[in-house]
Amino acid sequence: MKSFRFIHAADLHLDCQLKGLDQYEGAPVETLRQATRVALENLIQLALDERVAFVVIAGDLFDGQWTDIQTGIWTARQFRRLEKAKIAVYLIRGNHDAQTEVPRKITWPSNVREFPTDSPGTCIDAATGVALHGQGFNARECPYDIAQNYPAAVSGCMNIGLLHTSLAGDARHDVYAPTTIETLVAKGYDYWALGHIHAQWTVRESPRIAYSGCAQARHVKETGAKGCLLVDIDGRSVRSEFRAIDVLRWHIVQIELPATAGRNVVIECVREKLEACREAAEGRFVAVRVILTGRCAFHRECQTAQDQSQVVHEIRNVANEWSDVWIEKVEIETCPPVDIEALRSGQDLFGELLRDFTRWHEADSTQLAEMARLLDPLTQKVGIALTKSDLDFSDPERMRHWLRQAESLVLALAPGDES
Ligand SMILES: [Mn+2]
Repeated sequence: MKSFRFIHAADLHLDCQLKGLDQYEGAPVETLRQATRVALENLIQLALDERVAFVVIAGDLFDGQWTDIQTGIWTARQFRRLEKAKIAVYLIRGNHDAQTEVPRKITWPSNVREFPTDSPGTCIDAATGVALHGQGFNARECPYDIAQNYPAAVSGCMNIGLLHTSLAGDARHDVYAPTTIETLVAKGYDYWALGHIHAQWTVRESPRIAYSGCAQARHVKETGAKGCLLVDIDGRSVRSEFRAIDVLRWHIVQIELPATAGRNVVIECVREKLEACREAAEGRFVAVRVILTGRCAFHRECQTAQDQSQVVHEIRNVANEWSDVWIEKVEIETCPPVDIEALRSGQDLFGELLRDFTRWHEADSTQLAEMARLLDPLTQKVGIALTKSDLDFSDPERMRHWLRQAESLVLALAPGDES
């Protein structure tokens, strides 16, 4: 068996609509709007530069219904660049671009093979003799383990499976073609190209089961480098390497301020961190959320809404030193400089409450879910004035964030210790 390489990508979400961006001060709206397309252009260029045999796309090439037929025409034009270089494209539909979600059709160039959505299909790649198996999503929800019905490996050749899945394997809760690692391994394939989870994740080394992650992050929940996997096949051996193809990168910068920090120190710390983000992004645009924490003197300089907005503007002003850095948001979660250990060991209500916070901060997702359940009646009571998403206790990250804020509010009531 000869050696060759291919690209495994997924979740490009082409032309996804970024809602509410215009509300953000100084948002790089055009860069963000174009980002998913530029990531696909980068993918095509990588395929040409690395002379890959083919490209597999494991679902969610599109973000949903095309608002404009140009989305399809533009994508077909990109694939034609690969057609000229005799590079095949194998793709399946995911939940976002399921048959019913993207009913509009475009005739793909001759190098593109789309797998069926009603049953698994198999393609033998003409150039390499590789057998590729796949089934796309018919509708947005797919609560069945579709991998179960994939054919067994074709003997005497390399086998690759394409699957869009949440992999959780619990059909009661999961509507994204749940399956298990055991089911995948049992097929006897050499490589499983998975899509749906937006972070790159090698689920298993041998046989290789991997998520490429998304090609371009779309919001602050998708931090860090995004791209695809460049996979080298030599006989039966599989090696893969992550390649970034994103154009804009999201960062969350949390700065724990030292006790003596005042406003000048804050600005210096922010500048330093932004510099580091820029370096890590290697010339790409960076969108940053800054979170200020720590027990510090600065907390007292930053009490009123006016003080806070002043700090936010100073931070935005620092970011403007570079044309490729944008501050999405600044969260101020600092605490007053008190002797928190002394307060925490106090035999009063205050000490007791602080000890509770310590326990809650260490709580795992299950414990937080239990706490969320206890808070549920509260949601019902105040729910009239708020939308459900404002009070979503089911997200452990938001719970942790609120607990930190709550502790900070409690500490703000503590008698100050200016030493
Ligand atoms: Mn998906």
